[in-house]
Amino acid sequence: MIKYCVCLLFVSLSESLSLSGWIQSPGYPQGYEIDTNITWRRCAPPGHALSLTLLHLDMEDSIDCENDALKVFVDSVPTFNLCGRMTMEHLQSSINPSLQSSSGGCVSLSFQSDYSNTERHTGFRAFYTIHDVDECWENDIECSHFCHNHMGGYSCSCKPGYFLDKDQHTCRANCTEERFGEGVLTLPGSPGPYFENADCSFKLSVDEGNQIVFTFTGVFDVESRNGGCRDYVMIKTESEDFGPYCGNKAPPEIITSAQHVEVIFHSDQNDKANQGFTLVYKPKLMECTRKVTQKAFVVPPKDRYEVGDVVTVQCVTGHIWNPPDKKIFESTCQSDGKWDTIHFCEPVDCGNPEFSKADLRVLTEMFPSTSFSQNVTVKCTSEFYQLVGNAKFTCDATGEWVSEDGQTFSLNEPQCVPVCGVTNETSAGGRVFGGQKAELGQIPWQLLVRKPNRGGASLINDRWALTAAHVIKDHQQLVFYGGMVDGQDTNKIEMKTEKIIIHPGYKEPNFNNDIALVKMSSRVPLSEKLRPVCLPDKKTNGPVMEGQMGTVSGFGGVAVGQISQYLLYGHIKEYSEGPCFKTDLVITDNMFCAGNYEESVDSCKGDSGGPVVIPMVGEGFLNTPYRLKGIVSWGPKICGNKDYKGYYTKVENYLDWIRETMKNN
Ligand SMILES: *[C@@H]1O[C@H](CO)[C@@H](O)[C@H](O)[C@H]1NC(C)=O
Ligand SMILES: *[C@@H]1O[C@H](CO)[C@@H](O)[C@H](O)[C@H]1NC(C)=O
Ligand SMILES: *[C@@H]1O[C@H](CO)[C@@H](O)[C@H](O)[C@H]1NC(C)=O
Ligand SMILES: *[C@@H]1O[C@H](CO)[C@@H](O)[C@H](O)[C@H]1NC(C)=O
Ligand SMILES: [Ca+2]
Ligand SMILES: [Ca+2]
Ligand SMILES: [Ca+2]
Repeated sequence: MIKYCVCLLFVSLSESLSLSGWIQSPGYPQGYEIDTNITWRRCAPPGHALSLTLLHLDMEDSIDCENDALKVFVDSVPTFNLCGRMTMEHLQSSINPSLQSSSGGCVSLSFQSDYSNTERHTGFRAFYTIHDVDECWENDIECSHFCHNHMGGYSCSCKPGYFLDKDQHTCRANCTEERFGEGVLTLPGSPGPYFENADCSFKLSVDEGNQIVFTFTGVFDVESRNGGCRDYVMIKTESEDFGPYCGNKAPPEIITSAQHVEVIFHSDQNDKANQGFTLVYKPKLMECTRKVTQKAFVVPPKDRYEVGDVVTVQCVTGHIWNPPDKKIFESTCQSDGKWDTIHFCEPVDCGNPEFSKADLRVLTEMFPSTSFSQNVTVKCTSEFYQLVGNAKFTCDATGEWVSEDGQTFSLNEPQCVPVCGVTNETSAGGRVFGGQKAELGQIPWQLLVRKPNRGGASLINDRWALTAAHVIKDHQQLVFYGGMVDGQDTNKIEMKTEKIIIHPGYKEPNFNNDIALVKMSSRVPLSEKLRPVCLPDKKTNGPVMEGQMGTVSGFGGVAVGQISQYLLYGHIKEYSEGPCFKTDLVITDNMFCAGNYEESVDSCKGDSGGPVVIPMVGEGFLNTPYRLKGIVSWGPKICGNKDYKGYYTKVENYLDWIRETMKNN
């Protein structure tokens, strides 16, 4: 057993060591046997190649060498399938040039013969040699500088001044040095173009109390392309970087304010024969720069300060240092070129502006920046509201959100108020007279109360409605309906009252001060079909309806003893004399009389509390919103009698009372 193993080892060793040899078919040159199948395989060690030369070929010929064949594999690739006779010249010119393995590769021969031979064939004979691969010529070996071939391998080497990198191919320049005091720096390769693939680090130091000052003298030529640095020089101190510099313009004198400095030079592998530079370095008495800290200015202002100088540092507007939220500090220039006291000036932060209550106001910005000089914008979430007050606020230096006109957010929050007096009519309709049915959204402020007395009211914002005192007197809580023109509309909006406030001067039986305010228990959901009417701007000193026709509306009676399912409206005008002259009650200045006997329009029982607006419904525009001028109050016992007149509460007489009451409730 031991013997066998030793024997095997010997065979494989001797095989790998033999650098040349013969291969031939069995029985050569007498003739080969039938039914033969023999394979030879010869390999080259790493760094070597194997060449095979066929000297002789005489085998049975057949189509595609089906019968007998010599198959040749180079690096395991089937390369030839040979049979028949070939001359030495043919073998040399067509076959042998292809029979060379790669470095460390193999060539295999497989000789096969079938069951018969019609005549005697001598077979084949071949010779192989193993030889070194000249990598420097044959392969794509990239030694930066020099390539050396040797048996079984190769190596790279570099020009003087360079060293071979760990990759064993790249030559890099060796220029890492530490120096003290003054001197001159030049680049490897100087005089003349600097070396490629250089990474230099010159570490320079001077005595304590001194700093290093640099001057570039003579030629400055560092490779750049399209404004960017291909190669560069850079000067680094603990606190500051100068450069990178490249191109053909020498940087100006550099005062580093540092005792220890590193000069870095880098060149890429692209050698453009650039000349480099000469850098003179010298010690100078230490100074401090005016850059004490970011976002601050220094008093007195100078370019540099001597050791021992004291400055006052003040954060720029809108910046402070923490703690304790101060703006100013003193600092002294030390012998190491550093300031003894340094604080960081950070921008003032105003924080998110907080609304005093949650309502329809939001910030336009989803994630607002809240630091100094940043802006926020307030908007209303609903189109049925408008913002009153300043929308835009800027974070100011004191940490407050301030509007352009100087109002602080905390004291002057903008408000979202309902847009009043607007309907969704797109164009002015024609004049319609007498008991017309209203369209949904045409008189969106109209409210209806059913119990205990049927009556009307007008929405004046998203919480309050105005009605007549006599409609709701003596009741604690009522339900109003709105957002409908059909009393049986299942989509109508129901509003419960929270407060009912009758005007303190209300007097029966002549209906003086027939006005009341109603506060709903929650915010009314405004929409196209339910939105408020505007109050008059101020008291007029003439006719209440300003000489215009207006519109009265309600779900009141259409004939004696009948009430309407639908919201009806008609156009009326103010009478100063004529039909209003005759009356059974005492007329006061808090009432006005109006009607339309030409067109038979009148208000009636059940309309009480409802609105009279100008201009006429169908004639309003965005810039002339509908204003509430009157509240249906009282009329002759039989409405629609031949006079067609009624008495209305003058809303404009109560503007202060309305404002005060809403404010205090
Ligand atoms: C010859 O032998 C090899 C392996 O030893 C085999 O793959 C091949 O099929 C054989 N050829 C014939 C013709 O028997
Ligand atoms: C660079 O040169 C210095 C001396 O000139 C030598 O000590 C150092 O080993 C060299 N570095 C390399 C990487 O060859
Ligand atoms: C804030 O708004 C003002 C104008 O009101 C503008 O000049 C300024 O650039 C804005 N600030 C920011 C950070 O957008
Ligand atoms: C007005 O609003 C009502 C209710 O939303 C809608 O049915 C109607 O079509 C609107 N009319 C116009 C002219 O937009
Ligand atoms: Ca044969
Ligand atoms: Ca070699
Ligand atoms: Ca270069």
